[in-house]
Amino acid sequence: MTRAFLRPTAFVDAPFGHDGQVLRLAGGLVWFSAVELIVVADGRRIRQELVPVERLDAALATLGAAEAAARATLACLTAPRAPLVLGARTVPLDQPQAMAILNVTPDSFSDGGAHAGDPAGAAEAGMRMLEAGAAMLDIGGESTRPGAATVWEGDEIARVAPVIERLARAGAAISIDTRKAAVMAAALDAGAGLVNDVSALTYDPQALGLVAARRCPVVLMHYQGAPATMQRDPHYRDVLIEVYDWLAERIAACEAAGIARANILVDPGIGFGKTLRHNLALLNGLSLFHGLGCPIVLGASRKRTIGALSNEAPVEQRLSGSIALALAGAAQGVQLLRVHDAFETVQALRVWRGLRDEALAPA
Ligand code: YH5
Repeated sequence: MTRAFLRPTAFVDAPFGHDGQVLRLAGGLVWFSAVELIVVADGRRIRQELVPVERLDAALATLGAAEAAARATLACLTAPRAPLVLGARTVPLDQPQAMAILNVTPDSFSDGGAHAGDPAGAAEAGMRMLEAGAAMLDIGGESTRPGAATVWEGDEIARVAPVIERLARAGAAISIDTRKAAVMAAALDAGAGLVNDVSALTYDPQALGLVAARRCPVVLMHYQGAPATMQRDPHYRDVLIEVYDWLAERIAACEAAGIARANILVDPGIGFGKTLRHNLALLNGLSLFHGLGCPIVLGASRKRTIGALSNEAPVEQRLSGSIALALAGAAQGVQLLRVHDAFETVQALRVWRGLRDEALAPA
């Protein structure tokens, strides 16, 4: 079977004067003037060419049996993404937003477990990130670091629920970062409005039904392997295509379970069962994932990829690299950036946004 993949590229600032030559990416702030057309047969790329937007229709007409699906993918690339609804809060996705990480684990290796056992202090840290301009907080009580012990769900709930309750009372938009249905349920009851699951609802057999019943948005993140062993020897024939197909299957499983497509977000899962080269291929190819028709979430903040590219900088010295990757994501139309450093990332995104706005302002 041959399948066509469309990766938007050759981005331009504004559509003015380029009728028929540019398309707007997912209703956001970037326009693309070409598509990398990738044709895959039996898992191998058999054709790969850069097609200018004005010649796209003719190129799609050469695809035979793959044409109809490719046209549907093109429609997904340009369709505006609906705002996220988290309970009473709405997060527009026509511009990149920051999802600020709030870990309440005793052993987080990205932030040293600063808030374990101190719900008031954790909530205070969350409030500061919201004041900095984060659109939502992603609260997690389980470490998914390689080799980390699994946390009993009762302990995980005891860590996150008091923090969520405080922040929800203050009006925050809250995401719960967990793989366990019981934690999702308790967090949603405490005032969270979105589920962020690094297993894409595969870890807990109850999770799919729970998210469907609660009708909340969910982030489906790609991973390969189990957290304890995923970095041992990750393998892909074509990481970009395989992660895309895996996410498409998870979207289908969610829809079959009754989750509305408008409530699904996708994430390539930087660092989850990937080598440096895999992570870089995903980062360079991010715009491909718009073809899934869902908002894209990117979590690269403070990750090893940054250390690997900058002389093994330790985790506390990865801020600039984190911002570089957040902006690389924004430039490819990523809607949600999962970050530790809310103030610094929001400032970078605001400056990026100011440049985009000026390019769109009438002369
Ligand atoms: C993600 O990408 N990641 S937990 C290692 C680090 C720094 C940070 C020190 N949850 C994601 O943040 N959820 C995590 O090096 C996530 N996307 C989504 N949606 C890992 C993490 C980290 C790991």
